[in-house]
Amino acid sequence: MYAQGLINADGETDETPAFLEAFQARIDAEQKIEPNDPMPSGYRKTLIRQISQHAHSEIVGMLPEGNWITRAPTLRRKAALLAKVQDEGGHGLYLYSAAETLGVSREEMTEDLLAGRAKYSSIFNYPTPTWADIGAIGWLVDGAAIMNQIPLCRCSYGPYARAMIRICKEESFHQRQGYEIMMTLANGSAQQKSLAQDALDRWWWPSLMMFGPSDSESQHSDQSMTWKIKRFTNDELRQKFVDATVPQADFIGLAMPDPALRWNAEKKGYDFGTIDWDEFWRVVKGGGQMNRDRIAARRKAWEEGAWVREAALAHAKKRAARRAAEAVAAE
Ligand code: FAQ
Repeated sequence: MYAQGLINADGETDETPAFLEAFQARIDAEQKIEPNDPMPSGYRKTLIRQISQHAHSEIVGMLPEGNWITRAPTLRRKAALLAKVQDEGGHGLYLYSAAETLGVSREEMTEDLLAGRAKYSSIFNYPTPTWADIGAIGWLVDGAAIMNQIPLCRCSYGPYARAMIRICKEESFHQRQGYEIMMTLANGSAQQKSLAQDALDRWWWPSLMMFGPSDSESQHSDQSMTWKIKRFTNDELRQKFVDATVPQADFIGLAMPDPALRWNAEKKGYDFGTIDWDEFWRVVKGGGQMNRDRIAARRKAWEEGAWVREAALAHAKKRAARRAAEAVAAE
């Protein structure tokens, strides 16, 4: 794996070995890198890619659950779901702000998403036909997100690491609300239990795919680990998630949809079946059931919100001009 970003397309780098070594020494000493610090262009590029894709995932991730806000079965469930979806909007905003500190604008990031140049998590391209899907998303999708994101609180880039601290606290509430929905359904009528089982059957494998390709196929992991952007590999985090989640399914009496799943006493973890990587790449490349709808919804919101952005900008300019005039008058 070559050092992505450190080497230009012509195989050269204009960053001196001394600069790269000094930067790596700061990383190895666990010093946080802040927005105005010198950094290799590859480090900046990797962070913009990852943080912007993370932000897009939070915003697109509001759509599958937003589908259920008006149909949540009780007022309590509706209030909790509304708060959760609102949190996701907030996470997107912290993350866009963190990416902006690296010199990219929100407009550019959104245009990249709409033009297909930037990705968002594969998981949000699956539909949510039943209420149990809301339980499964909280339990499994937020559960997987936390497993991946707790180590990001120690990411070498300060603004990303700090944003992740608050995000993780909120994600842990999300995970519990999802698990509690699943627990209620699993302890309910036979029909409710079968809704919960069906949702687990449909969300389990896509949740494992959220961690990204296996380590042997992951393009960015080696360099991101060296730069301490990532602290664990995709497969390491996937294994931790399986080990944490299987006992939770057992506890509420649901069966994991994986006949190969079994405890391996030697490795002190579960062995599990083979992930359908063809499905993963098909969904990542736009061929999932909901890809078109998700991007269409984002495009509509972006276009219909243009006047709000223009009005806010005009208002900010007017206020700045008024303040400047007042400052001159006060001199
Ligand atoms: N979906 O070389 P790697 C959430 C791409 S937030 C789509 O291993 P890396 C909260 C990857 O971008 C969920 N694409 O890449 C919530 C790369 O393509 P690129 C999002 C994927 O970056 C819950 C290529 O494959 N979380 O759920 C996926 O080292 C409930 C090669 O992969 C984050 O974004 C995928 N699953 O590792 C909201 C966390 N996996 O960019 C609402 C931050 C990989 O070269 C409801 N991100 N790809 O075109 C990360 O930790 C990393 O970026 C990984 C991927 C682990 C996702």
